[in-house]
Amino acid sequence: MLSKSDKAQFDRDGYLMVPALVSDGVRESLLKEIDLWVAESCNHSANYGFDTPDGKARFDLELGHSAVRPRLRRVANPADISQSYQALLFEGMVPEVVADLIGPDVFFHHCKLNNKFPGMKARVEYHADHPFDPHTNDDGVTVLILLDDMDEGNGCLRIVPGSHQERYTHFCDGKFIGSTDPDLFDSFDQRADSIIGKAGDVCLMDIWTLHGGGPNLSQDRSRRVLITDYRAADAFALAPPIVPSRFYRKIVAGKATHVARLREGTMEILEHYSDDSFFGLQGQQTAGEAQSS
Ligand SMILES: O=C(O)CCC(=O)C(=O)O
Repeated sequence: MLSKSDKAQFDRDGYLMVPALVSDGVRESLLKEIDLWVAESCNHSANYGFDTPDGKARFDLELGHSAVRPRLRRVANPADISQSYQALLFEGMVPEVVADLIGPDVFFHHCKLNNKFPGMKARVEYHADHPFDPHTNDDGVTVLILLDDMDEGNGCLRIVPGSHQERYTHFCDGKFIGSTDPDLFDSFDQRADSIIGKAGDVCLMDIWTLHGGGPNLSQDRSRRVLITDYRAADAFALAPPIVPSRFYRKIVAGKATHVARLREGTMEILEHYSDDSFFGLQGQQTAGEAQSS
């Protein structure tokens, strides 16, 4: 599906936009499920849904969430509880474009839904994805599927082109902090591209590429993005998965192997954090928790 020049662009920039990869019909079926999850969240005042492989909450609520103003900011592994998400992520065009980049043999690692409501303050600090889930090699792609039109006004993703060739610690004082050093954020901001796109567009991103995203400052535009992590089948985890899915290591292209391919180098190995999602780890407050002053 991807052309030679698409692949060259991915290799150069560490990301690639593919327009209109997801049809309106499929997108609408995903959005319908989100609407149901948001409606359900109105019955809760703190994170909930502990039927996950690691017992952390699937549904993560931002501070200020209420029945009249629901703020369900993240759903961990929606594919674990929805056939529409499984159909999109396990077969068809999405695994195909990933296999073009890191195939032929690819497995599904995990997925998550980031939901930025109008006026929602949650931001995502600059980080790469591989440090969250280190493997024996780093052939991996994060796929970001735009479920709404996305631009700077509603908290679009910001990607630092070329940063997949660089390495930055995600540790401070020996502790995994889930982002690069905050002193570097301004310099990344100056280099970053705003990922502006239409609902149904897809951003393919190298797992070493630095990225983040601002708050949704709009009054009336949601910004929902489905994020999925895929790896080459010969990549084996150096730490347990950070957002474990019941479909972890499901082969979505080619075939499985028991032979690990190793990449020479060094790798920071995180200790798992207790927060339900990395929003908490990055210092974004969560509903139902004691507020720090
Ligand atoms: O939602 C965003 O703006 C960024 C998402 C992201 O980087 C993540 O959740 O890992």
